[in-house]
Amino acid sequence: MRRFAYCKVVLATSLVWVMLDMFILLYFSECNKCDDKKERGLPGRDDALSRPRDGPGEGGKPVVIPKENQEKMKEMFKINQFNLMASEMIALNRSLPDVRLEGCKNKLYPDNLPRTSVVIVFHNEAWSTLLRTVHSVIDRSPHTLLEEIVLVDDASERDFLKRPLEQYVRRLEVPVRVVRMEQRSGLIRARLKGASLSTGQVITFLDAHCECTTGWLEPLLARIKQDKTVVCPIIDVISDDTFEYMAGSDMTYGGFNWKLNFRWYPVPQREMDRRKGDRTLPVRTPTMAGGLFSIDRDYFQEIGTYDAGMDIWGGENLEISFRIWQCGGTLEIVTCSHVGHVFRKATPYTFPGGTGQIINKNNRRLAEVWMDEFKNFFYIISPGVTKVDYGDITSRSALRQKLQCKPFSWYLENVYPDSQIPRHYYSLGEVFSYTANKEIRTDDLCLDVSKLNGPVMMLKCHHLKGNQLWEYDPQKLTLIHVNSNQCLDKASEEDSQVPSVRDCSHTRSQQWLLRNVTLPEVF
Ligand code: UD2
Ligand code: MN
Repeated sequence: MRRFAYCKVVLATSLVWVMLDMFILLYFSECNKCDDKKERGLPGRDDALSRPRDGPGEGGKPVVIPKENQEKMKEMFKINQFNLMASEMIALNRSLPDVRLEGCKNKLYPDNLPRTSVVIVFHNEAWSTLLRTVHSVIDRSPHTLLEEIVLVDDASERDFLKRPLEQYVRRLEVPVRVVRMEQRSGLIRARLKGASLSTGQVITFLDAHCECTTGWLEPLLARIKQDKTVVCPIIDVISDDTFEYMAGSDMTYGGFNWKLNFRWYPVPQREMDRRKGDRTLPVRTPTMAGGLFSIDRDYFQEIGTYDAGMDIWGGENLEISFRIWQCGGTLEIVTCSHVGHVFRKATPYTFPGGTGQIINKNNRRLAEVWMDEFKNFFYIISPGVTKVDYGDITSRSALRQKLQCKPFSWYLENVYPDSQIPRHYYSLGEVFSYTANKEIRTDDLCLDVSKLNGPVMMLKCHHLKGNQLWEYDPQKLTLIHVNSNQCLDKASEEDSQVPSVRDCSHTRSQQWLLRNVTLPEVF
């Protein structure tokens, strides 16, 4: 291994502006929050359960707000960061389309499936979305399989979620318990409380703005009975603007990027092949979105529930995903099960302590415990994150030890070979990695040349080598673009500040120090 003492990747400084722009954009779009604490005095209108079958939103249709109400609609939108006015117009038991694949509709499941508790945590949720979640569970689950619904109130500040909620759920035909956190604890600890107070053999977690569709539960429970797998439904999209119900795809699965954001990616060919092309069979997924899944109660205990050191929101979804896979389990999307969820563009509630702080802390906890040296990909792309205090992780590391979980490299190799994180790399610098495929890469972007003597650009990696193939010469310190045989050249002060490729001249502006370079002998 070669190590450079003054290991700064000069390349990084020259190109950093490209990334900076992206950070700024992403940071502000993800952290946009709204403190509107206005109360809506409701428990729904009395007719909310008996609206006509051609009423607003029936059949999952979009709700259109008349022109004269648009101003009011915009005001109300801020309360929950979705179209609350539309939601309130829709019946709490509206009808939905059957979006399942044909092959799912007549599948038969065993009679003696395990019973589930449904745990729903919420903080300042709207009445209509919360109760529509509850009604959809009750109306579309066989009651023999439904032990109870547990609603965990994470210290909401809205009166209608106190006594009115308790009174309302008392008259429902399935036992519904309302449990309160004493103080704002975040969704992770709220779920832990709900799980510990519930009694079903299976625990099913849902967000508080979901709608379950026909036949959603049986395939989840059947899969757990068969194999103790952790299972997620396909998450359909309920529009935050119109509450239209839109089927999610069975052709996407869960992944993540260098920033440890959960992302959807296409199901790769190897997973289609493994299922012999049968799209009604469960998809093995590297990660779960986080909010909607079922798990056997004993298995949840056995693999260490959640990391209770995580606050408010974020990180727990990747943490449990890595843990399941690395510690010998399986995580799947059961494509015959569909549940809708209102995806929002911004978060409606506060993050005590600051959004960035909290998410970074949670992400650091999961990176430190589960990702081994690959945590550096996260640290490199998240400036300042290593300064965030992540608290004590001894008990989580001990859990990993006790369960004899496999290394993260095993996970990348066997579960997520199409990951944005390269399994093999020669160098990891301030911003970029030099991968074993000889790409200069950050996240899913690769250094790309489209013009001789021209500026280089960061474009989506295509893995075809071609114009994204670079040879590093550790003696001459040059990065040669193989196709053009030109050298990567630092931007000069006068021109555009973008590095370009130029004829190799062996000048200082074409020398690049890669950090911690480990190159094979043949190189
Ligand atoms: C996604 C998940 C969510 C969770 C999150 C990462 C889906 C559909 N949603 O974000 O479940 O895994 O990623 O952490 O997969 N809540 C509390 N206390 C809080 C904050 C939130 O109880 O302090 C509740 C909230 O009311 C909601 C649930 O937690 O019912 C999830 O929060 P979200 O809807 O804001 O998260 P989402 O869907 O953006
Ligand atoms: Mn949600």
